[in-house]
Parts: sequence; structure tokens; C-alpha cells
Amino acid sequence: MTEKLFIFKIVLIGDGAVGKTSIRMQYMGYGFNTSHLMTLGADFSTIDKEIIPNEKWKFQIWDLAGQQMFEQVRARFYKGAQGALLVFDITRPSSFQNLPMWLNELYKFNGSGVVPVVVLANKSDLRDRKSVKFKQVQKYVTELNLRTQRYGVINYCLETSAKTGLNIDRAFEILGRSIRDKSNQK
Ligand code: G3D
Ligand code: MG
Repeated sequence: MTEKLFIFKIVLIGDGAVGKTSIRMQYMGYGFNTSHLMTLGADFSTIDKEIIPNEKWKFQIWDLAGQQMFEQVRARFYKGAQGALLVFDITRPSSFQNLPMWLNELYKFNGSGVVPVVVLANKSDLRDRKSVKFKQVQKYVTELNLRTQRYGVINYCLETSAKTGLNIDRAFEILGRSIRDKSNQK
């Protein structure tokens, strides 16, 4: 039985210090393979996963290194992205407020418009300092889904912690499934 290969290009986006690189590193575990593309101002890793029998999923994960980048560089970072992990920090409401800005940038530059995202309410281990309720996040995603369903796109949200590892595997699995289901519709 031959394995079916899926290659997913995904981007990790969100404000600085919300935990994007930590999430990528946590997902990579040990056998990781990373290269630093300094000229692009982005880090890139690939990881192979076997989540569904007879399927091999190859994730190409792009993670913005710097905050201030020229638009042309950002455009190259996003180009071809089939989905995104849209990350904010539950202790920093401004990082939640900025999600629509990141989403617009993704849609604008990836080359195919509306693509699936999983919103990650990260640093969920910092319960005492929590200031964005998960209910607000669910509301945001429900409203987003009303706008994206006509494109066959369903978005999700999860509470994560790059520190404890909570829901990190799940985040990638859900995004992979969304991209896979979207491409199967064509
Ligand atoms: P970024 O890539 O989005 O800029 P980083 O964010 O992954 O560099 O993380 C920024 C800081 O937040 C780091 O702390 C990192 O350890 C911390 N962090 C990331 N994810 C979590 C999390 O889930 N829980 C907690 N408690 N901290 C997290 P430092 O102190 O190194 O700047
Ligand atoms: Mg980073």
C-alpha cells in the first residue's frame, strides 16, 4: 500500500512574544530539522507526521523572526501558505485585538485568499494573569466562520501552552485536517 503524501505550508503569525517560536519548537520535539533564513527574516522547519493511516503529512512551518519587515518580505513569507496558526497571549489583550490585522495580511499575501486558521489562546498555563476569556475567542471564531464558510473554510480555536505542551500536537493536527479537507473538495 503506498502512502499518500500531503505537503502543508503553514505560517505561525501573531504579535511578538506571544509564543510562536516556542510552539514550533515544542512541536518539533527532538528530531527537528531547522534552518534559519536570515534574509527572509523568518525561520523555517519541516516535520513529517503520520496521523492518518496510509498518509504522510509533511509540515513546512514558517515562523516570523522579526516584527518590522518590508511588505515585500512579508509577501514572500506568506506566499503559498495553505493555513495558519494565529497566536495570541491570553495575558495580553492587545495581542488578541490584533488578530484581524494578522488574518487580513495572511489573506492578502498568500496567493489564494481565504485559508483555514486555528486561533491559539497561548500561555494558558498563566491562569492567574489571564485577561482574555476563551468565550471571547470562541465568539471571534464563530463570527469568522460565518464569513469563510462560503469558501469551504472552517476555522477553529484552542487553548494552548507551549510551556506544558497542552494542545500543541492537536493544533497542528486540526490545521492539517482543515487544509486536507479543503483541498479534497476541489
Ligand atoms: P514569539 O516567537 O511569538 O515572539 P516566543 O514568542 O516563542 O519567543 O516566546 C516569547 C516568550 O514567551 C518567551 O519567554 C517564552 O518562553 C514565553 N512563552 C511562550 N509560550 C509560552 C507559554 O505557553 N507559557 C508561558 N508561561 N510562557 C510562554 P522569554 O522569557 O524567554 O522571553
Ligand atoms: Mg519568534
